[in-house]
Amino acid sequence: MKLLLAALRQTHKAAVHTGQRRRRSSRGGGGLVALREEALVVGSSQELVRRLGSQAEVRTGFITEEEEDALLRELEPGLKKKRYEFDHWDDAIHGYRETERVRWGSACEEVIRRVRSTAFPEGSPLLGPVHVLDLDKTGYIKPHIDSVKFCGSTIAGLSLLSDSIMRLVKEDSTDEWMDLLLPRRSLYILRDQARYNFTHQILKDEESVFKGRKVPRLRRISVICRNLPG
Ligand SMILES: O=C(O)CCC(=O)C(=O)O
Repeated sequence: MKLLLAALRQTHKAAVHTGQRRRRSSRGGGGLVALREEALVVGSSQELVRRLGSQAEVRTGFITEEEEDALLRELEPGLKKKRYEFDHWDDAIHGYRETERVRWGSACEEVIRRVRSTAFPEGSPLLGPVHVLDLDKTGYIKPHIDSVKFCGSTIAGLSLLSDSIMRLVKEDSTDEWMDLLLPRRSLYILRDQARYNFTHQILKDEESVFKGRKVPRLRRISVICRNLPG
């Protein structure tokens, strides 16, 4: 199982350095798009945010508190048996434990069904196991692009327990970036160019700032559905 989960990610180390250095100088002139009542996506230009807006989507309050509790009740016992992994310097993720789940209790099954019917085109072949990633408060996800061998055009993830920021950086033009604010209990969906041409990462607590406002990164569990390559 570890191999399959690791295979879903391909790290792109170059983007870590150039992307972050250039972003600092370009931030401030960024564009933003109003999604529902609050702007949850900002980027290096309004044009980019407008162009990629539908491919990097955040839906606030996608699950209720009761549904979050149901997911946690189902996931915590298995996760607690594992240790957080910190010591692999080359991993795409620091401070995490993870698992996959195929079968769910009825409340959770209904949530997963809703995620899938919202995020994926009808008839799209789906990756059966749902990926569950538990990030410690000090954990973070480095920039990477999910493997095109194992994962199709769409990645959809629920965020439990904590708000966080997902940063997308264009792989071959690191001046182009977007930050997505992922509130607790929201769903994000990355599609097409946002999935294939941009690295994605979850920022560590020290860097977790959105539109000048600190977004405390606590322990965070994500529940991620993917489709199969077409
Ligand atoms: O935790 C998340 O929502 C993103 C996970 C991720 O980047 C991955 O598993 O490739």
